[in-house]
Amino acid sequence: MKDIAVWGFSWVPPFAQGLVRDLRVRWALEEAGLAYQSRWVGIEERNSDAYRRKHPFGMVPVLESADGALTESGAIVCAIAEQCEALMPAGQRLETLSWMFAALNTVEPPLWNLLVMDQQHQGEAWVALRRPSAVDEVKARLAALSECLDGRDHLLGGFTAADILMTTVLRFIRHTDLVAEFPRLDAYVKRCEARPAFRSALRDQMADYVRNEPVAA
Ligand SMILES: N[C@@H](CCC(=O)N[C@@H](CS)C(=O)NCC(=O)O)C(=O)O
Repeated sequence: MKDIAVWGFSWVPPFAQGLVRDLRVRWALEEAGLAYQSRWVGIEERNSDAYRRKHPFGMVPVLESADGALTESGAIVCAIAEQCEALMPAGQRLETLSWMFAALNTVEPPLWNLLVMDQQHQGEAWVALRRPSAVDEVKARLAALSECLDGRDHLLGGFTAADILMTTVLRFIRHTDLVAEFPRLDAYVKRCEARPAFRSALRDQMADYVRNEPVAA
């Protein structure tokens, strides 16, 4: 992979900073030692014809490289992992993929649902009715995940691409204490977030938001 550019939003409100899914891609690139450039689309420009030609749904991330363009954070992280033995060990390829899908398809939906409810619909009457069962759904996933991590530092033993996706998914509920209720999971997230590649990816994403901060009217 050469001449890599990663598209993210030029700026997002503070509650979303550090959660936007280009973070996963930046982190995987950092782990793989692949240099990249940041590219930005404004939230209001995401549905323009020009940007829709890059992403069919007007979303981020998009990764562009000499090999072409890719969308979907899971597919992008997978493509990067295929260039880096540590992120997708040859003998554990299918197991890694299976945990990557678990992060995105099994764990992310209930956590994302709670994030949207709490950050975008806060105070709306329906939230008071729906939230308790949404929290139960999250806790059920967290409890099962915590059991899977019993005796392991990472999902497959060593750190892989699956941990990049799972950690970024668990961050979606950082505004709650739910992960902290599961000490093994809490330690797992902290262990993954302590990696230098994560710190660099987060620092660079945040630096872009500072650079692109809208000027107050
Ligand atoms: N399944 C997609 C989801 C991408 C996604 O939801 N991106 C958010 C930012 S984290 C976005 O672009 N939202 C804008 C919108 O929903 O219009 C992926 O994993 O890449």
